[in-house]
Amino acid sequence: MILTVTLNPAIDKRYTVQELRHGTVMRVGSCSSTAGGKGINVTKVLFLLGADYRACGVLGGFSGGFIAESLKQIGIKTDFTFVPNETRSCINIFDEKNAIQTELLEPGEPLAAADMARFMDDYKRLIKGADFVTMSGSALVGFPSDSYAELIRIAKAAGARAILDTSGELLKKGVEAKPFMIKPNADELFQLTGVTAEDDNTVVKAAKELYKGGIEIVTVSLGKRGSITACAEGVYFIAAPDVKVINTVGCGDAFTAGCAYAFDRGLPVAEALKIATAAASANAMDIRTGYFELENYEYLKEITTEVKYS
Ligand code: TA6
Repeated sequence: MILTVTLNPAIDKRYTVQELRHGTVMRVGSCSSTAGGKGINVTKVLFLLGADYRACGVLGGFSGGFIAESLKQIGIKTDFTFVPNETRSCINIFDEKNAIQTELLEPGEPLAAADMARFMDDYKRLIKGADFVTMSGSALVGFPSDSYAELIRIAKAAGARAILDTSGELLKKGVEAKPFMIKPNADELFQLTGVTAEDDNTVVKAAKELYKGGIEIVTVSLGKRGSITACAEGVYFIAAPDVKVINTVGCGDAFTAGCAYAFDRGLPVAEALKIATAAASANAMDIRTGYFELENYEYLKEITTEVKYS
């Protein structure tokens, strides 16, 4: 079973405007609200793939209720800890003329220590049945910066392997607890190692160093180019298939879901990376975040290939 953790869920609001102009009053062309936050997107993709999953984290207020209800309507089972705080919203503005997206991510309301403790109790109960756990995104203020590190230690003690996808101090401290897998993007790799992702050889070197430090799978996401992974089998480069990109929000989360799904089924790393890449690319083809047409995913999985560096 795969447990997904979302410490800062969000209602993802998507606005389209003809052209985003700062300092003006703008009418929105179309808008949509969906259940989001990185771990929830991971959960939605696991559901699509037919994985065995449970979703946990913190939800609160009207927005938390909306998220719980929308997931229920899709058929997704959740085990969230309900707290008094209103769950945040994140805004994604699509500029149609320039075909670019701008994201505004709210921080969320600070969490009380007692509510955090309730979440920890729920997590400790749920992790007992998990083989893998994904930890994605930011955490509400109130969660200390070593929160993921602590969740990773608890997971390891329970025999579960952690896939960590976060940034900043949460990532730095999480890495110290040696999760099974990390998947930093270029910015996060820089935060972790001081290495810029301009040259593939430098990325390979940095990923290998992190691997040698005790993380079994280190995947550096290179955006639409694909990814580089250091692991026991060597170093893999997977090119992302060339697709018509409609929505980049949640592609990283679909990648995490693909890896968790494949590893939970005992598939080899190269196969897991292909599944993850196909899921991320299929997500990019769909306007709905954390969603894709299965036939797109199946096709992309067939055409995705890995290149082994060493
Ligand atoms: O990856 C996309 C996304 O999950 C959006 O759904 C949005 O809610 C945002 O990321 C949240 O990111 P954060 O790092 O603040 O948890």
